Amino acid sequence: MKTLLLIDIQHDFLPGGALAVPDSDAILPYVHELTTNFERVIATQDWHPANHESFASQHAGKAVFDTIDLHGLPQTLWPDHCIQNSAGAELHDVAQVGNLEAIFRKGMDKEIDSYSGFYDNGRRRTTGLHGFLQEKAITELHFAGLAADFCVYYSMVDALDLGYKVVLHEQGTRAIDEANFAELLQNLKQNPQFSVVAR
Ligand code: VGL
Ligand code: ZN
Repeated sequence: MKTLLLIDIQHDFLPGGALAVPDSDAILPYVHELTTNFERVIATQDWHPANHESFASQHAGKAVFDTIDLHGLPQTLWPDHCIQNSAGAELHDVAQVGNLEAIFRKGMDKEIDSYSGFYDNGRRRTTGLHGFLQEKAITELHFAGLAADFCVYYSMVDALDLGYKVVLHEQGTRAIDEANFAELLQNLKQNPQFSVVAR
């Protein structure tokens, strides 16, 4: 059984948003098409409290994209984004489809960031996504969403670790830093359980 997993397709990661990923609106027609080709769709949603400690605004003298130590983990500092119940945190219409079965939210604990849809960055807590997929006997995950080099990448790494077959739809994703993502992709391609539908 295969499933489409839409990662963080939220207004704040799209053009005009607080943490806009370059060229991210280019994914939308392709993602729309994908949602019509899968029986089941699951989404993740970045969902931060306003005082989340991944925000540069919470650290005097620090700037966006600086790296700090946050409670023992390296943390890139971001602009305020995906604040709970804000317009920027809403899923784009392309993800609000009738066959969207569940939304898994992440990043609610202000002390730790959560790039992966499965666990927070310290693997301290799960989101429940793995348990949900297991209960539904889902073994193959098709990925699209934002950003390729953060939440999509870490979600795919965890999915592979957990034993899923992973397919990345390249035309359905864009990176904050495409060069960085190209390198990450080379590493993933070593895994026989990973494949790419090229752009
Ligand atoms: C993301 C940075 C911070 C993402 C979320 O969805 O890739 N990136 N929060
Ligand atoms: Zn975030």
